Amino acid sequence: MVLAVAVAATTVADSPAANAADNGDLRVAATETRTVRYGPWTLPAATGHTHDEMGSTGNQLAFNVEKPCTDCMVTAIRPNLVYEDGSTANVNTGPMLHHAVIGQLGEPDLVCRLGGLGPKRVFSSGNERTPVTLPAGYGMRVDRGDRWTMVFDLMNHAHEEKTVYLSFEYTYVTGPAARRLTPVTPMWLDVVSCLYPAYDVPAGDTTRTARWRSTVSGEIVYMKGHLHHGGRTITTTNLTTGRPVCEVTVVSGGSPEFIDPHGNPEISSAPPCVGSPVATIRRGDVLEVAARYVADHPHEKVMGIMTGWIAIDGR
Ligand SMILES: [Cu+2]
Repeated sequence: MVLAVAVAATTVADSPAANAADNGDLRVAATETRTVRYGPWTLPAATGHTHDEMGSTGNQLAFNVEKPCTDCMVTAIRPNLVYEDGSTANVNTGPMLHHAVIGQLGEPDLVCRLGGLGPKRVFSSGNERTPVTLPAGYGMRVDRGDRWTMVFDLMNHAHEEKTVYLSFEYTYVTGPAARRLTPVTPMWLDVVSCLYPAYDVPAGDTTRTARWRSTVSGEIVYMKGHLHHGGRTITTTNLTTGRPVCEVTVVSGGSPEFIDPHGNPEISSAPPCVGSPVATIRRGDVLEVAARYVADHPHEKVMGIMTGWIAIDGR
């Protein structure tokens, strides 16, 4: 792999500013960073302390949401939930980024086949807001014709309404430098099913698993995990080779903004696996994903999801 990223300078721009082709200036950097806001949305007030009493938008769909760029390669995404003034909105002041998923309807998903209809799951975040930076030399392609749909559920621990935006900071590469990157494909492994990822856990120490037989060979370069309250670890193992792929251990209440006004900690980080590669898999290998919860009382509608990106051989 050529070190395309190393030779491209980095700039920070508010807009997808000029590139070399527009102004003829070959010194203009090929890497840009741009923050896209989705919203605003108003979150209803909580009516009590329990999960069911939190304010919630419920699952909502937003069609044809803005992409950071076209004919480009995205190399990093930092998801956040913010107020109008740009400051972070988190459970210490009420709002919780329960989940936000960007998908492409009608595009095949690597894992969730459904006859090739998709939706292709492109990117997702929970309240842990894991920032993604792909290893140098890799990028996720965004084409002109791609249409992004967002599914989101935002919640509120505060006893008054809150108005928030999802704010995603994208880093991307355009032009010839983009063509030197190795394209990666999103992969979503889930302990439930590919369409509805929620399930209930009983009290105690339990692990739920699911398997996927890979239809491709390639190098996994990034994996991250998503669990809910009570979750401890999420792991992927290659059962065919016996080798671990990635284990993510979540941290709860790691900083004050992840502790709600009632003193309840939420998951604050989920350190990802990053490498070139994290693991190499072959077509036909069976991957097992396992989500472990240690819950002091039963929890409804939890999740056990590991998402990442794979450089598929020959693509
Ligand atoms: Cu979730």
